[in-house]
Amino acid sequence: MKVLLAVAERPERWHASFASLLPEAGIHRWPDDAPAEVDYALVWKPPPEVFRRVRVRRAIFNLGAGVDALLAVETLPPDVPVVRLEDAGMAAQMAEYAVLAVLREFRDADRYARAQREARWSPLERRDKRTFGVGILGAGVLARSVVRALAPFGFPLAAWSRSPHAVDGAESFAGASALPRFLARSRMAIALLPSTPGTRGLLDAAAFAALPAGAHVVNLGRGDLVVEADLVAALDGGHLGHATLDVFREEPLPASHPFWHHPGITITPHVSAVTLVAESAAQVAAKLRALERGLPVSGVVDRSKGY
Ligand code: NDP
Ligand code: OXD
Repeated sequence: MKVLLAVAERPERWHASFASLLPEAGIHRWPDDAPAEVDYALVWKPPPEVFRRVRVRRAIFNLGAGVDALLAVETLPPDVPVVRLEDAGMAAQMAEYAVLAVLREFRDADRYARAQREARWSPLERRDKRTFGVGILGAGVLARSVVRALAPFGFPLAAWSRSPHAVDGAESFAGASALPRFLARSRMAIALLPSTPGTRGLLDAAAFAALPAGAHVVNLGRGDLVVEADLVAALDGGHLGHATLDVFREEPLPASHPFWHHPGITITPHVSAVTLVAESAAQVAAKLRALERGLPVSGVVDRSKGY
């Protein structure tokens, strides 16, 4: 069995992991050792040249959860299944990040930090948890992990998705028509959506206006979910209280970008859930073996939906 590995980051670690998990396979590295034909390709943000030079017969594994970058590669063969990472150690990381963001807001951690810097003793009134709705945009693998992690704190939770789902511990909203009602009850809105034609620019002036006054927006999905100018206008106009952003339209976020110095924006560099090589390689190797045995696998991307 021939496998092509095309990754720009940590190629040695990926190679070593796959070589030990799939000793029966020949693992070939892009670009120097790329054969003309392989059974499987294991890729993350591959250049278009990969699929021009290498024909993939069985499946393409995306070494990440989001497939927007891969689906945008114009040479991606249309008839080869694309399989994405599901959780692979990212769900627990997303849960940690979301809990941190929610508790930081709910317990006024930033306001107390500012007060300390000014040597100001100023106790704030306790917020009412019953009116502190937390809404998660998305009800997929990562969003559900966030719901599970937040559930013990007692915030009113809701999840919004494309199709209706029962999400344990959260009120469920589905479809574009339910979005305004979902936003109206979300004092914190946490985006865990993929970037697709249906989600790009979703968080715009209308969405921000639909959130309650003082709301906090957290974007952990993809940068292009947010209309940047609308976000800044909603923060500057005082309707939005804060934004916590882990993902951006352009990454790395350019040093000259106004987000860096905006007092209402907290930034992290796309680290809310990092890809863990060992866990991810183990998941991919197990699915690859299942495909070799003719068994179905989960995480096959529906290209018509874009995720
Ligand atoms: P899933 O595919 O499991 O979940 C996607 C969710 O988005 C589903 O619930 C889906 O609805 C919903 N959705 C998609 N389109 C729409 C729409 N138009 N309207 C409403 N809901 C929609 O993905 P994951 O949970 O595994 O990952 C989510 C995203 O997180 C990834 O695509 C990636 O962009 C991002 N990510 C970010 C990372 C980071 O470090 N910041 C790390 C890893 C991933 P339905 O259930 O009805 O299909
Ligand atoms: C992913 C990511 O999609 O790292 O896995 O953002």
